[in-house]
Amino acid sequence: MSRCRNLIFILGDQLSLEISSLEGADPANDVVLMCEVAEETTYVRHHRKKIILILSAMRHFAEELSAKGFEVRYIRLDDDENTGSFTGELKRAVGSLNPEHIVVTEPGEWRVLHAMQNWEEQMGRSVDIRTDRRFIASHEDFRQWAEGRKQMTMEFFYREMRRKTGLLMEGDQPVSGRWNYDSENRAPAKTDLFRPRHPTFAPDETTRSVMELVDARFPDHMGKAKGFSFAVTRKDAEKAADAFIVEFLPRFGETQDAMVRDDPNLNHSLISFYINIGFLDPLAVCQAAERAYLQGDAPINAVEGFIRQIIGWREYIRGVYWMFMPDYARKNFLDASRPLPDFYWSGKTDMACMATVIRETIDNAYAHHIQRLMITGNFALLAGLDPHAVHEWYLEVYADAYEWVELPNVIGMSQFADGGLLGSKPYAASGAYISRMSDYCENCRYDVHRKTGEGACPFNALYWDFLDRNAEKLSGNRRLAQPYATWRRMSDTKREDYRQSARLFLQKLDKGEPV
Ligand code: FAD
Ligand code: DLZ
Ligand code: SF4
Repeated sequence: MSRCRNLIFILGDQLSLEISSLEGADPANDVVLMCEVAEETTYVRHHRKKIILILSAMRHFAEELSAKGFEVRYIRLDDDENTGSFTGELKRAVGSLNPEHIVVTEPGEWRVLHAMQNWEEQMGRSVDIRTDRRFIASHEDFRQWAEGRKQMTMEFFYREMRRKTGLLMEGDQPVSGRWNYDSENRAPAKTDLFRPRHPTFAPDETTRSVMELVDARFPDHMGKAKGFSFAVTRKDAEKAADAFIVEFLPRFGETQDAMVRDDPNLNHSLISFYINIGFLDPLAVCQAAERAYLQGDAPINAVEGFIRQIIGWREYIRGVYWMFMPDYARKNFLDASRPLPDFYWSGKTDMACMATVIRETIDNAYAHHIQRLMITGNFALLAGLDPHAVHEWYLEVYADAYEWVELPNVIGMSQFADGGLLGSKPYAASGAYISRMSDYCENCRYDVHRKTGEGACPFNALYWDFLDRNAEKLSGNRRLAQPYATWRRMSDTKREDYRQSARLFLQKLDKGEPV
């Protein structure tokens, strides 16, 4: 049997020609393995548009590698011999190609890394698990930064990343004298008929055949193939990023925290799918944003805000994931245990904010940050939903969701299930916040101004009940001193009204009655 030198295994979220597993690769002697496997498509029931994005992007990337002269062993989901798992497919490839070595870039999930660490023994040859160099901070960089700190404040990590990349820096200081413009990015927004539309990409033949496959094979997964319009090639993803920089970045800051009915995208970039899958280099995107600022095409609050999300939050979240897994996934500081209500899958609820965000999620496999954090996440937190179930929901429904980025955002930032390791206080808010930052309440059966009783916005009573229920664990938090002081100043009758309203609502929820 002829023998290949290296078998290079590329996973579905490693679709970059610069991926470390391809460094030094030789098309004449090495073979690339890519496989669509049942285990990855079903370990949670991913949204159909997410599966289509990944499989179609994988098929297009395999073509790009073939055009570069690589032999690609590409296994399709419906191939007869498909064993359904990464390990099974690697074993089969090793059996037929008899490589000297196996080369792979470290995965984005602890679960997969754990499997990989057994491959050397299982495959009977060396397995070179290489560092994923698509990030600015290595695991070691993050650990060094985090160790010995009382509080792992993102802002200080972010400043290190600014210094390391030189983005928006003048020597050792931030351009224009300030590190952070968050306070200027908190305005509400209105429907803007003149807002440009985000680019969409018509499915080609490859994508259409994946759409058929996915609709037929995953009927019980969220969403539909119809309407799929993500970029599935690097070139198209770059077009999406370019369009963002020109059309949307200048107003990114001013609408960053806003939510508007019938405008699910506002001025967000819609590029997380492409960065996470490997089509876009995060640093290059930030450099393009910085150029827009330096050329006077976008204001500092927008550009700084955008760059912070990527070199700050995104890198920080990844650091937290790898530092605290596998225990992090089971954190439940507030002992929350309520199952997810059915409307998280159907969008059928009278709460207009929840219905809007969930329906948009079902249609698009996308919701922007504030929708994820302050609507679906906030409700889950206030209602005491089981954080692990909440985590699985987010991992299923968003096209950009991979555990390394989704889990800390859910367990830490959104559900405070890590007890404040990632954020200094829970992102809990009553209806007043939602009413201020969105136009959802105008269209709701509930009255956001009513605090308790029939027809009152459920977020109002749930908010106070959340603080009351968790007082033992949260009342000592300095950042919650003000709401707890307000709670204590209320009359006994008022407090009991809130408790009673929340109790009635949660009872309905538990019985599966419409809310
Ligand atoms: P923009 O608003 O345009 O932001 C620009 C980029 O910044 C994003 O593309 C993304 O790469 C990065 N970014 C912004 N915020 C974060 C953050 N908190 N963590 C990591 N990167 C960030 N992001 C994911 O990529 N995958 C997830 O599974 C995911 N799950 C989330 C779950 C919850 C509960 C919350 C609150 C946030 C989650 N995020 C996740 C972060 C953020 O909501 C998305 O990155 C963002 O909405 C993607 O849309 P966009 O590209 O239009 O982002
Ligand atoms: C998410 C996903 C899905 C749905 N399907 C595949 C697949 O068939 N083949 C593949 O290589 N990768 C897939 N992925 C992405 C993997 O789950 C991801 O690479 C690991 O979870 C590590 O982040
Ligand atoms: Fe949501 Fe309450 Fe506003 Fe209705 S009134 S949209 S439930 S915040």
